[in-house]
Amino acid sequence: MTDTVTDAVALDLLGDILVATVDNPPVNALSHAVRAGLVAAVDRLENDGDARAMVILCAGRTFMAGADIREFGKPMQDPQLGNVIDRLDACGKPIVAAMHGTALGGGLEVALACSYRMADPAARFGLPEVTLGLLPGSGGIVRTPRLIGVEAALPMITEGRPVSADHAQKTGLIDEIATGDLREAALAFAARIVADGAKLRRTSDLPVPEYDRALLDQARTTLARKYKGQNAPQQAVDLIEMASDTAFREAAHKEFAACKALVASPQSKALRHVFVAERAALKIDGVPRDTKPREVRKVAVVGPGTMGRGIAICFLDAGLPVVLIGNNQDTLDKADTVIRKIYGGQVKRGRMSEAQVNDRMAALTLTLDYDGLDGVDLAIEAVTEDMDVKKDVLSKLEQALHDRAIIATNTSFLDIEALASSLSRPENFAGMHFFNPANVMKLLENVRAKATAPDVLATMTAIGRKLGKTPVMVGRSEGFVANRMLSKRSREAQFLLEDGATPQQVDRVLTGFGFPIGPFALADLAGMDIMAAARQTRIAGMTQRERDCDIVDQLAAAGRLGRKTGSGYYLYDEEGKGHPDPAVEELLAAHRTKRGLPQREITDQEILERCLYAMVNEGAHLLDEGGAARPGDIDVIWTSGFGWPRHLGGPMFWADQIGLAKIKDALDTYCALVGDQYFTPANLIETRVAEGRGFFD
Ligand code: T1G
Repeated sequence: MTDTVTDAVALDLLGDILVATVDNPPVNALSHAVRAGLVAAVDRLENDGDARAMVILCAGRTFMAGADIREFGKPMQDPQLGNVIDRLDACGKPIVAAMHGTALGGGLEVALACSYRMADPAARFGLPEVTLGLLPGSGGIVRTPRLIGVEAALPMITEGRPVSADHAQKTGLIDEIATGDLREAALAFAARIVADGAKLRRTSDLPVPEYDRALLDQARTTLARKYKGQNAPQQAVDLIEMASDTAFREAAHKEFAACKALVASPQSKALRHVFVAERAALKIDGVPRDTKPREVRKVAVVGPGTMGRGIAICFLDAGLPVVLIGNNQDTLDKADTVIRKIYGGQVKRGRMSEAQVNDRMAALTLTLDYDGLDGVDLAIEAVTEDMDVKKDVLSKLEQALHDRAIIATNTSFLDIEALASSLSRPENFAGMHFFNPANVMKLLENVRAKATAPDVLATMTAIGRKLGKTPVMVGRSEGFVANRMLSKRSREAQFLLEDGATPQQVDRVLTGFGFPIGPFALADLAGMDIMAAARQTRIAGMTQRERDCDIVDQLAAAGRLGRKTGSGYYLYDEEGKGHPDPAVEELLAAHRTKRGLPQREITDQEILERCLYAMVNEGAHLLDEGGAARPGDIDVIWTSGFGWPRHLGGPMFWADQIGLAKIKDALDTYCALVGDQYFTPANLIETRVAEGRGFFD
């Protein structure tokens, strides 16, 4: 007879085994009802003479996936998770955790406090707290090394890396991998334990096995590079070291205190914001959540250039056959060579086998015409950024494809509605804006047009996730979101050179903020010829000062193309290290004189504010125009695609932490200093400041 102890936990006594089933959709997060239910289950186990052991398992798609992050920052109702863990650990009868799906964070900590652990073969286990700027705070740090040793525990705890059931069994994190039905296997496992005397196995009684202490400093160094500026990974190493030198109970208290302190930290609030924003971004306005995406079995890509090749690889890597269409055999031959070369590199790095490469290449068809497109459900054009050329390609695609096929453009800045006007079925049309290199960059800006059908929008999001990307739906605007905001940061970086800053000062300020590379080092990487050509495509829409600020053109004209010629904004030595170049200082001085611009001392703060507040303001303009649906979407775009430090939450979250009133005051200052056309506050900022609100409240 089932005894529902809370609305999230039910108990059944099957023979002498008590089964506690947790049911708290969607991921069995450890909400108050789950925590209270687990305590009630342990009470029942200890007080019921007929019960010799207990199995804890979960309904739905996964074992408990961690503490309920929606409860963070609010008063936590008793029992706290730590109390639940202590009750499990102290229980006088053996408990088996039977896991499937993803046993994560507090969910795995529950299992670690049980005497035995078993899992479905496809189950995965992790302590992702550090990705939220937290730490395992309920035994993950003090128990995991006791079970699997410090070396195996380090990447799980300090990077949040999940492990498979096989790995978990090999290292001792779990005891058995279930064959067949997990519930049946767990009951049988518990019965065997009872038959063998119902022995307890408290992880807390185990010592931390000896390990090479050098591992800790190696971890500190690696983590400082991989997670630059993030506190939690470093603290995780310190706590692992503490836990290996401290008695269990005292160590557990220290672990809990450290995690609790981090919950209130700005970095954790930012990382939790991004986590929630990434999921919110998948919900598309006007598209009901149960909208069924269209089936995509085969993809066509038109344009075998850099972007087209990268896009083709994305779909091949996702297991979809691709038809790559070119307008001459040479470009197709080159595409074949380059794609094979890219895959060859993956084989060299041990990420792919030759057989996998052969399978991918067998799924790629190169063709000069639009004939072999039967069975294609999605076609993406990635041809030159010319309206007429694109319209012609889109029209040819529409004639060649079945009438439910989706047609997408990879345009970076052409008007999506103008492109849609070339189609007789615009409901099947949208934008899929990939970023170069398309097979590497996580961000995918899906662009909705007025006529785009809801199930097409749902398909774009589903496809983006199938490609392993971070898809964000954006609206019609020039340059969409990422490039448009980046162009404002680039503009200010250039203007700052005119006003007296140096390339190295601007790059230092922005990399010091947390960007992986500064705008000028990036330009040297991309190539000044590329930058000059890109500038020409935008010159018509520029202001007079932007047109006059032609430093890029001057460098290109002087043959200073960047790394590839040994000099650009910087001078490169034999090791490829860039150094400030007096010749660039002279060029800038001459430019300022010619432009009649006085050189002045530029503070780091001015550089940071002009570059980043210009971005924030542009994000607000995009929200005003409908170019972005939510401020959180903008944060997802910048933290997943363009290197905004994830632990700072994204430009809009970061602006709220500073306060929009302060930002507006700075914008007003820069209106006077640089010009109204560059820094006039967006309406949304004016409105929110007047209301005493931020972007998110
Ligand atoms: N709490 C509350 N809701 C959660 C949640 C959580 N921990 N995890 C996911 N959700 C919601 C999510 O918002 C979405 O909601 C839905 O579930 C599906 O999620 C003390 C302190 C489990 C691998 O970090 O990694 O334990 O949008 O879209 O892609 O030591 O969710 O449908 O309304 O991501 O299949 C540690 C975080 C917490 C796990 C599933 N745990 N979650 O991925 O679905 S801290 C985590 C995930 C902690 C203790 C510490 C993933 C997933 P909605 P989804 P998915």
